[in-house]
Amino acid sequence: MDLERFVADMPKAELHVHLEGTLERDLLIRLAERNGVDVPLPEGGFTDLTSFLAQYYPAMRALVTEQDFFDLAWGYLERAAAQRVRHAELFFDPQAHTGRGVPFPTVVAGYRRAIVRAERELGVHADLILCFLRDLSAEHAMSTLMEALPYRDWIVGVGLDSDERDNPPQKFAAVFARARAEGFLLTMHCDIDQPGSIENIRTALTEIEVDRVDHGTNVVEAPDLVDLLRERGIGLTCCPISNGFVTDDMKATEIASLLRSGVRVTVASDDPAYFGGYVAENLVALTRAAGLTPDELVQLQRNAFAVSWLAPFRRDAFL
Ligand code: ES4
Ligand code: ZN
Repeated sequence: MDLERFVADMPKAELHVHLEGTLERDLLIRLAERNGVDVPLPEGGFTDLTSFLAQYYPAMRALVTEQDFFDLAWGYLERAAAQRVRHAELFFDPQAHTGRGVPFPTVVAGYRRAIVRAERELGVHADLILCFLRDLSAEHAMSTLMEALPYRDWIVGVGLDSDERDNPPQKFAAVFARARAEGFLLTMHCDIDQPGSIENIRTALTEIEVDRVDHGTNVVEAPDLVDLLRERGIGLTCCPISNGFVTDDMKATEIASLLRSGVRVTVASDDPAYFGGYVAENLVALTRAAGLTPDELVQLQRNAFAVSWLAPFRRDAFL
């Protein structure tokens, strides 16, 4: 079997990609020049989450105008279309922009314009997921949620990202409860090998009652939580190439084991401009490392559509 060809041909859903993590170097340089801002170029060489985030946030200073946010999302959606992605759920970090004086409406309007155009011109459907930065306060997250309410038709759910250390899920319990009451679906990062990882996954599932978990691969260490994921049909959005940078291990064995035990595992790209692989490259890397069969590769995509937040009439067309 020609693995690359098989992966290229599969219709895909991508459920874990940070729009700010799709900022490729050439666009970064172009936007920095266009806006006359001095932006440090990412140098790579990340060995953990902290060293990655230290290059990730400063690069965002290149993003200033509505057109910049459009260009960023459009570039991603073009690359997604080229990889036969039919549906993408796009994380964005408004607080990384509002904290620098870029208004929330500027960010969301640029991203939304790209999504509307991509559906018409590229045949890619996409939705936005607003991520709160967990190293900022719960109050800041709550006020960001309030800013998002006028845009709720454009934002399907909320998530939680950035540095997990000392920022457990319960810090945001009230924010997530309010988001749920306002009609948003819920997910959160439970990053790989973070301190308190299992307890954070337990809290996310039993107290926050998230609809999905991002990464969450450490759950293999807690069989009762694996059972809970399976019973509830909760999806895990796993990002093997990203794992390789953040922990030096793609966690291919763990991802394959969860998939084979019937958890709705999906594969996605996280921050492809930084980690050097979009969804197809992630699927190929995982398949090589874990020895997945063609049927298992198809199951990963079935899972992605099944646990996506597409409206049922759209979702069921892919299943
Ligand atoms: C992230 Cl890999 C990772 N972990 C936590 N937060 C993030 N935001 C963007 N990429
Ligand atoms: Zn992520």
